[in-house]
Amino acid sequence: THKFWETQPVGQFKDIGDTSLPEGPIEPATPLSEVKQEPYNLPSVYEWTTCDMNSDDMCSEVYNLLKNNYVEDDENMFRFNYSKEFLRWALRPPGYYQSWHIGVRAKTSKKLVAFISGIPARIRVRDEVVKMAEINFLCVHKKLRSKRLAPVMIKEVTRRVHLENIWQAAYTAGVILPTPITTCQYWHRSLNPKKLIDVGFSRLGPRMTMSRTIKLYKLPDTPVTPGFRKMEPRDVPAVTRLLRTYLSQFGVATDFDENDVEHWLLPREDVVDSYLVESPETHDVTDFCSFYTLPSTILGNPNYTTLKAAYSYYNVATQTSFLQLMNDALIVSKQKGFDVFNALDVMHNESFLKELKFGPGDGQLHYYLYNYRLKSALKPSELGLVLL
Ligand code: NHW
Ligand code: EN5
Repeated sequence: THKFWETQPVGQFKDIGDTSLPEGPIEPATPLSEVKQEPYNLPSVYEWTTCDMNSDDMCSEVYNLLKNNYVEDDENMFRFNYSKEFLRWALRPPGYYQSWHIGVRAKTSKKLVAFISGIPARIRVRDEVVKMAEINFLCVHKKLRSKRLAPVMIKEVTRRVHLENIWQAAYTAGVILPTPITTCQYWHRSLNPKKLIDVGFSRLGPRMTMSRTIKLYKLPDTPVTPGFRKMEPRDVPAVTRLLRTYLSQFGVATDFDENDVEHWLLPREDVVDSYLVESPETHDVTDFCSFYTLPSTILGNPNYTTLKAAYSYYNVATQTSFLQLMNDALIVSKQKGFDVFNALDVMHNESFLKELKFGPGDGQLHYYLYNYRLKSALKPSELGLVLL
């Protein structure tokens, strides 16, 4: 049972398969004057704070909270370690609201003990583009867990989103909540198999030696596709057209305009990498691939502290085979020093995962919408949305 989630406008488990329920908003928007004007009450020893991610000090506080308390794998061997520059990028897209970067402090020490964030996004569901908030980085300090702080934080971010006249949200989680629009599988491609095995991220397969394993995952030193190069500012219009056309086929997808592409896809060192294929004959941009940098702290290993992971972001192939395009993405990520390349089985990713020697991980990622019902769940391959 879900004492909190049962009270929220989300698809409920009991309603799964009920085809009489309409697709669309679960509750209507209300006049802004009816939105609660004051913040929700926290237990009296805590206070709300708005986090100014432009401030180095604030950004460091959020960074440190997450570095020590954010998501771990099921065996607590690795913890996500989003960099400060990554957090700045993730939280300040076009049109962002500082009021959606919400912290909780202990009143006496002023220590930051919890965080939740939203950013604005346009997400298309079937034929409708809906203004939504993407909610991410919900985190409560390890020592303050199971005190029902998370529901208060979720209600407070909801209130602040409503104040901007936005009534829907999208979010992902590794845990099952009422109710996923789809459930995706994580896949992993070893780039540095020796280190991955040494730190317990992967295991030596049966009847495999270390040297056979290293040989299995070897990659060329340079990309093979003629015209493969880093994306530049002048490519924004062409990449936007390519992406919009590609994403139009998915049931739920991001609605990117040129401003979004400039923010989300222009390369930023150690944050996001984007490559494209420019036809040597016509100079058209025909193919595109991208990945973001999200290291994990390796917990309690004497020899290594950080796992360098690249995560597949948005990819479009029209002239190059998806296989060759993503193999080139693996080649450049290996050259950049990543240990592993991760991907979800969203969009057309299934078409390259097995052949490029990705293996399924032990983690899943569930996708959710707030205050928007779908008639039925999607397949991961019908989803055109990647959250960070
Ligand atoms: S998913 C990553 C979430 N963060 C972590 O896993 C970090 C490590 N864990 C923690 O910090 C990406 C705590 O365990 C957290 C829960 C804070 C997760 N999403 O305070 P209580 C995101 O950031 C429910 C939603 O006692 P706690 C997405 C749980 O089911 N709900 O637990 C965030 C229960 O409710 P129930 C979650 O362990 C999306 C209640 O919280 C959840 O001390 C947020 C228990 O609260 C999760 N990941 O703190 C929703 N994990 O009904 C946005 C647990 O079952 C919705 N719960 O009794 C949209 C809002 C905007 C709408 C705008 C119109
Ligand atoms: C998203 N914005 O469990 C926020 N990761 O598989 C919430 N497993 O790395 C996201 N347990 O399988 C939360 N190695 C959900 C993700 C939480 C983190 C998580 C999983 C995803 C993961 C690794 C390590 C497991 C360590 C023990 C894993 C196997 C790799 C192997 C490589 C060779 C081919 C077969 C697979």
